[in-house]
Amino acid sequence: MNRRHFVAGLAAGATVASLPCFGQSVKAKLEIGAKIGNSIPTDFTGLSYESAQLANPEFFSAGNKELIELFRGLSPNGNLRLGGGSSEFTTYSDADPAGPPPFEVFGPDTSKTVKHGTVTTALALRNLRAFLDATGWSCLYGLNLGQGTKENATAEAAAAFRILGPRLIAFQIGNEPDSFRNRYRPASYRPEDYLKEWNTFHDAIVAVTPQAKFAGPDISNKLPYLTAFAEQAPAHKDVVLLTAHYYAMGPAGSPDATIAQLFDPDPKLATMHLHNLPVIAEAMKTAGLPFRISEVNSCWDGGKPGVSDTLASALWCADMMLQFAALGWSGVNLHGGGNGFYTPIADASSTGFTRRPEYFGIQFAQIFAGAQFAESNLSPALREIKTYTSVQAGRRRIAVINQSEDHVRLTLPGRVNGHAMKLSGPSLESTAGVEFSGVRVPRSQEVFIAAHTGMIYEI
Ligand code: BDP
Repeated sequence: MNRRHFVAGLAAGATVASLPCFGQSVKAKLEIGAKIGNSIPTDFTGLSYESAQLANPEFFSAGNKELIELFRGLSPNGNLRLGGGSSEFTTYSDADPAGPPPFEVFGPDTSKTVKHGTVTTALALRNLRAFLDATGWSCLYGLNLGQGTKENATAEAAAAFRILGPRLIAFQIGNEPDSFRNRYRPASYRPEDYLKEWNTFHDAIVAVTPQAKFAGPDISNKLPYLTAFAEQAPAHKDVVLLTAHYYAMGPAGSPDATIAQLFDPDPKLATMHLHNLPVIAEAMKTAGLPFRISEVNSCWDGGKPGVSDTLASALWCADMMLQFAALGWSGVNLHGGGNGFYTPIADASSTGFTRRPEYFGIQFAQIFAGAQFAESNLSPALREIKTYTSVQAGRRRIAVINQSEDHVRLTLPGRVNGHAMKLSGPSLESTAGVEFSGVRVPRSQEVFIAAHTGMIYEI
């Protein structure tokens, strides 16, 4: 894998060259080392939707054939996370819905669209189970800690556990509890207060559903909450996964939230500072658990038009997924829903379902599911050219994500086999016409990667 390259790139002031002027082509060489890195779990790919989506029981249902196909087009066994800001406004009821959902039938664009509390019903859970069975996907299920009661969470967990069966990986108690301060809790709220509440909910849930499993802490960005959660995890055999969120930049209204920023995130704008990687590695070690980015996207506050819905977001997404997989993290859940700017699958009453550019970025990274990274070195190191190498069943795959405006002529350590996969679009800002498809390429050792294009080769 190119972990060395990645980590070197993260280090402040790393000496990586910038590409020369616009439209030129630059030459580079890629070498594959002997070191084998982390493997990418087969369920690495995931999506994340607002809990409020369940207020429309027809959305995640066996009848929504188009959505089932779109999920299957991403992964034969991905992970669907339900949660987000709206999860702190939901309640559960065993009764069937009393009326239509409080938003248009396709679902909320962002958590901020959900102005009123929504109700999740047993019918929504039964439909969700059928949807998960049809897609082959599993589920991470968020419960309302911010504004909910432990009695309601216990009833919801019991129903979800019974109905979702083996499709349910774990419950998460609370969405971004590290942001509860001054919102649902006083300014004095600390990780220890959260753990106390978490334990109260946890104990009430397992008293009724003793086989329930848990993931957490599903934080926004404050790593002390992750550390505290990881430290108490060994005492709970039913905690199976550590989780946190990542947004490359935000808020969407900031003039600094640009494509250039997305490709080279300023740690001050990203919700999680990637130079805090050792804290995450330490938490994984302490807890002895895998770590998943249970909610991720380009720009928080609903995404940025002209950035989050363009080819740029696809190139960012492909690179982000492979970066996180190379670090040994167990998966990512791209957040979306409705017709929001950053959603990979858009759904509007006027157009029906459409695949947004990011959808193709996910497909790009998904090619590597189940593979193992191999060490690779790009010389010269170029900040805007991301490379990843994997080995699987004797085959070596090379991903090159060219985020620069220059073409690249790259010499590989072997001849390519005549086929490649290509992620491209009319222009970096294009919101339509983005594709991920197979192409024929010359069987040579030197390959050509056009500006703003991702390629996957096999040698
Ligand atoms: C996160 C919430 C999610 C929001 C997202 C955003 O969990 O529900 O939609 O922010 O701001 O904090 O886009």
